[in-house]
Amino acid sequence: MTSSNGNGSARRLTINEDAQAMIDEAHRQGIDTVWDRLEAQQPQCGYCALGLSCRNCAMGPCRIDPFGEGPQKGVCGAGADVIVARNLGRAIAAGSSSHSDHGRDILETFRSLAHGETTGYEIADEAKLRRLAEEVGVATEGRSPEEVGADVADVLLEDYGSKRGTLSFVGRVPEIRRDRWEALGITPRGVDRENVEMLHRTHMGVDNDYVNTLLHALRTSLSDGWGGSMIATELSDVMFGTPKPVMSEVNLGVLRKDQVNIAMHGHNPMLSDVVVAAAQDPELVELARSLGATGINVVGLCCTGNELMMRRGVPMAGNHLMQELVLITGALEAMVVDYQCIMPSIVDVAKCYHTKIISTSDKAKFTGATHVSFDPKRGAEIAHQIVRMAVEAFADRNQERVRIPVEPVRWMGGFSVEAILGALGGTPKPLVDAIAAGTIRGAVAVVGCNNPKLPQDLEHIELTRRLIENDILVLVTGCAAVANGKAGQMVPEAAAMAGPGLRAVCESLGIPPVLHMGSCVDNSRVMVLAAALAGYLGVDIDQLPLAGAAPEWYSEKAVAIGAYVVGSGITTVLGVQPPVFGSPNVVSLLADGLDDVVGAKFVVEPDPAAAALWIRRHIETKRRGLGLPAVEIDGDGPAGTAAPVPAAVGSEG
Ligand code: BF8
Ligand code: SF4
Repeated sequence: MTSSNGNGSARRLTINEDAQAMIDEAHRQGIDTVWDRLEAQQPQCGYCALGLSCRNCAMGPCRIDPFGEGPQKGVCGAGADVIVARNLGRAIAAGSSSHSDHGRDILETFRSLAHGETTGYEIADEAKLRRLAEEVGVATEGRSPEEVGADVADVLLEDYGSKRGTLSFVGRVPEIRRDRWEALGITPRGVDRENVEMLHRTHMGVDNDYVNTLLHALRTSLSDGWGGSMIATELSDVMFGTPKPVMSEVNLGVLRKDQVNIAMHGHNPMLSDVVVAAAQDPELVELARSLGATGINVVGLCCTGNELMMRRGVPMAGNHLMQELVLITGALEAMVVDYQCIMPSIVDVAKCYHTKIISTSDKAKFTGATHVSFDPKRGAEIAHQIVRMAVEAFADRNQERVRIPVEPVRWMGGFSVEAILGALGGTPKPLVDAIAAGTIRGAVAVVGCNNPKLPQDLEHIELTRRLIENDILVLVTGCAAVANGKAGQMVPEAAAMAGPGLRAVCESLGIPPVLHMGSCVDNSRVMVLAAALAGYLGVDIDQLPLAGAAPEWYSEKAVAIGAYVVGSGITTVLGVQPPVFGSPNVVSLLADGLDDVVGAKFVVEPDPAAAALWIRRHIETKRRGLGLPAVEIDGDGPAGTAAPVPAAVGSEG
């Protein structure tokens, strides 16, 4: 189908030159992309957009009339509050389950490694393993890393059930917040348990009190942030190394016309890490040379790309909306995928080229793709097989169709909590002192996706820029990180874009004002850092001058992240409206009532200038609460970036 967006419109779809060039190329070749399909879906369902449709049972589907004229109850009698809350709860369970199942795969691989049953994996950070062991009560004295690892794996596997009544890493949460969770009944007990219970509660005729449903939704999300995601991050560090500052490159310019290009797309480093290792095998490099390539170039996409970049400095081709466009370069021999955020459409786009789509997870097959079932017990061998398939595809490449539209941009990553504290001399004190003095006003985690409803990356870049120029340190993960990387905001020289206080701190440490903390499961690192700051100051997380933002979110995983960030005490600003506005009661709870019980809430503000102003005021309010010097933020903001503040949901500014 020929796309209807037409030539010349690419500039309103994305701010990136590489993406614009490839969208134009797609139009020339009549290849549909995500933006064409979004247009074809218009108008999208208004009931669903408001959260007012339900198909949880076969008496339905039902919908509630938002104008009060049509039905106000589903066939079972559920009204707007129950339906909206149930839908939100199910989205959180889906997102939380996705992260947590990724964590389970890492955990099972780690357990196999500890039992000597894998190839291609090692215990790369033994010191971290021993720290984790001590934390979860596993003896380390005089024991081999494998023995310790086997016991740690068994303890963490229990976190998926609910044998102990609380998750191992909940001990990291400041006591004052744990008490709050206990009082609310939202301490996460077991990863699987909370998710199963969420699905149970949202079956017809179970939890018919929207407040009760939403409290359990928070508990479910906390089992992700302090459970499944945290297990994924911690054990990935043990197996693949804890990230340290590293330079790399980003955008489609990382592809090489003279090399075999393999894009790793998806999320789990247990696949991508062994493929990167296999691509260095001299036998495969020689095979590539024999076919006329000068080498093998592995690049990342989305979160698995972030995992590789953080630990190995592997170049990054792009974020979520680049997954089809990277195929249109004609330069990819293979896109190797596991799971999450992988559009089914890549199979159709790849058919227009010589590119092989290689699926690897038995949980995530793609009709039309080549499936190589990945078993970590034979990790090295299967990775070798995958790279060989990619190299052999080079023989079919048509170099005349290759179009690599830009030069790559440098970016820096690797800011694990360990790396951040290491740069500060092993203690949060210098950061706390800088915040206390007001040199740095606070910190904001800008996270999440791309969404084709917004110009790609615009909100990420604009929001981040306004925050750093006002001396707010920005922490990034996921596709938000990639957006900032492409914009050149993640190199030490970008300190020049920051306000004078943040600039001085960054220059003295040689770091960017926007710190890459990893993939989406690595939002758990943000939680650990926030807990460490709160613990150091002896306060609760919600008292800190922090905020979260998901300017371009699209996925259920992002909803789960937003919920556990808020549940942990960090107010979060969403740039895309969540499907909850069909229930004024649910909106009032999320945007206001939650503040009373967890000390944080959701704000919806699509305009990045207004979002930045709102966040700055929020941070000053928190500073005042801690007795730190605070300033009034007037409505004009800094010169040149001012915008009046439209009424944000739950506005306190
Ligand atoms: O987990 S930021 S588009 S790639 S959901 Fe997906 Fe969103 Fe990207 Fe990673 Ni996260
Ligand atoms: Fe309709 Fe109730 Fe069934 Fe939902 S659960 S589809 S509202 S009858």
